[in-house]
Parts: sequence; C-alpha cells; structure tokens
Amino acid sequence: MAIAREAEPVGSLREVREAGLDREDLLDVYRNLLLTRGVEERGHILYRQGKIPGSFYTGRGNEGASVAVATAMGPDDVGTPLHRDMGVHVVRGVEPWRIFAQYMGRADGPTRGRDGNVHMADAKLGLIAMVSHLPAMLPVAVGCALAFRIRDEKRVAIGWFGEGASARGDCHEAMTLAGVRKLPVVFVCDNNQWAYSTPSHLEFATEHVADRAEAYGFEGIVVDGTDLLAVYREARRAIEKARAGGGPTLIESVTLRMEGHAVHDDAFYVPKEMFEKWAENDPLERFRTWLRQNADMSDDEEEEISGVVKKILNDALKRAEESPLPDTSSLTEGVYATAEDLDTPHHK
Ligand SMILES: Cc1ncc(C[n+]2csc(CCOP(=O)(O)OP(=O)(O)O)c2C)c(N)n1
Ligand SMILES: [Mg+2]
Repeated sequence: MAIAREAEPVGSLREVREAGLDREDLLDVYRNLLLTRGVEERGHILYRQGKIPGSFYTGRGNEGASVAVATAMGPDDVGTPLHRDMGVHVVRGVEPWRIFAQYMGRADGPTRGRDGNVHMADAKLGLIAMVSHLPAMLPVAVGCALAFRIRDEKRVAIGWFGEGASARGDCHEAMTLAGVRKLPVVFVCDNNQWAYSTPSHLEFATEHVADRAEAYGFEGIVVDGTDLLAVYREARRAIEKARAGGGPTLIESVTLRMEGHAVHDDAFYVPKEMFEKWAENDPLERFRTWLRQNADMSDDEEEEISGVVKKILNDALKRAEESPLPDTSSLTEGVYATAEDLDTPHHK
C-alpha cells in the first residue's frame, strides 16, 4: 500500500499562476525544454559522427522533470544533477555550446576537457558536478544544506538520484541526517524504472521509493514525471517548505528511460509495450499540447521559439567544434579550486 502522497496533475493556467509561473515564464520553460531535447538529439548525431570520445548518455523521457525542478529553484540554491538531468544545466544557464564542447572533450566544456560526458557542472551557477559513483552526490547535497543551516542562509540544496541508486547505503545515510536535522534539502528521485538492465521490482520492495520518506521523518510525494507542471508545482512547494524551515521532502518523479542506459545499450530487455505506452506521454509533446490548450500558444509563437532554439543549437555546434582540445601542459590546472573559483555567491 502506498504511503507517499500521489500528486494530482496540473489543470488550468490559473493554477499554474498560483504556483508562480506567468504566461511569459511558461514560454521560457518551453524554450528550455526544446533546448534540452535538442542538445541531446544533436549529441547523438555528434556521437554517430565519431566526435564524442567514450560513451554518450541522455535523459530522454526525463526532460520535463529536470527542467521543472530547476525552474522551481531559487537563484542562490544549489543542486547536484545527474546523467538524466540535462534540463537542470540548461535552465541554470549553461550555454549549449559549452555542453557540446563538454561532450567532445574540448577545453571550453565545464570540466575544461577533463571528462567528455555528463560528469559536469558549472559551480558559478550553483551546480556541483556528479562523480560517477551513485548516489554519492546525496551526502554532498545534505552537506550543503547543513552549511546553509549553520550559516543561517535561506538557501536550499537539491539532490537528484536514480531509483536504482536508492538501494545503496549513502542514500540512507543522507536521508537519515537530513531528517534528524530537518535540513533544507529536497531529494529528487528520477525513477525511470530501470537501473541499467535491472527493473525496479528488483531494486526496492515498497510500492514507491517515496514511501520510505515517512520512515526518515519527512514527506514523500510521487509525481508523474512526464507532467512538467505537476513536477514544477511539487518541487516549488518542497523547496519553499525547506526554505521556511519545514525540513526535507522526497519527490519521486516517475518516467520511463526512453533509450538504453547509454548509447552502447539497445535496451533489448525493456518490453516493447512499455516503450509504446510511455511514448504516448512524451513530456515535450504533453507540455506543448497543454500550452496550446490552456495558454493559447499560437502557431507563430511556437514557430518563433523553435526557430530561436534551432539557431542557438546550430551556432552552438559550430562554436564547440572550434574549441580546442585541452593543452596537455594544463593537466594539473583545475585540480584544486583557486580563490577565483570560490568567489561566487555559492561559496560565501
Ligand atoms: C556505486 C556504483 N555502482 C555502479 C555504477 C555503474 N552504474 C552507473 S549508472 C547505473 C545505473 C543506475 O541506475 P539508477 O540509479 O536507476 O539511475 P539511471 O541510470 O536509471 O538514471 C549503474 C549501475 C555506479 N556508477 N556507481
Ligand atoms: Mg533508473
């Protein structure tokens, strides 16, 4: 039996306004959503052209949820996005050309060419780069939240994790400390129903991952991750609750990983019917339809936004290809933070 609250879908424009987004904001969100999908689709092309070293990961199916949570964050909040959360980088303002540079291991990527894939983040935008080990970023997010508490800052940390990673001890440790201290942290579980080839019934024995939250002493919410606005509303509530001293929330956003674990995996083990069913709820198509039906997005507006996005992506690809590979003499630079690196609102 489910313990976590199951979030309702979002209905009208009025309801969304009450949650903090006006019509202009919604069109910006749509632009960010198109950019997020566009970056990953172009990434696929770069991979097939042999321009991406190593593997290539996308968050197809999770674009809406990642854009939604990042849209709900405040400017001074921090987050630890994972390999399925490209929308977070886009919304926080990482320019697409730098993401393409990152994919290709170039010097202008956020890791300055130290890593080719999505182990990246721009600390100046309040993001902390993931390490490969999962869910090792949850204790980091909780540590940030503890620092905010000690310094009496009204800031919130967001920690993302996959449902498969929730089986590990660091997830339990992070949630225990966050619950005990009522820290300003929001845990976001990207439940895409697979951890590589392991289905979720072999990952956790409760109905929902969010059912665990009550045992840690905070609220758990399950939300349809293809409903961008429902994820936004729940994330916003949870973030503002944390900011006001109400403690953590665990939001479980349910989607389906619409591609293989990475580009090397054809996901033969995922039943075809599952893909077909979830394809009917594509987050981008769903949000586009909602905008047309509830916010009167016109053909002209839609065309204008896609035109702008296409241009950003085309220019970004060109600029990224012009970025050099890192100079080997710079190998030891960026290993330790400099005073300049730490001169951001996030490192006061
Ligand atoms: C501790 C650890 N074990 C194994 C891996 C290899 N690995 C990377 S992603 C992944 C699947 C994680 O599944 P989930 O947490 O559901 O996230 P998803 O990839 O589905 O978004 C695995 C096993 C890892 N990164 N860290
Ligand atoms: Mg998963």
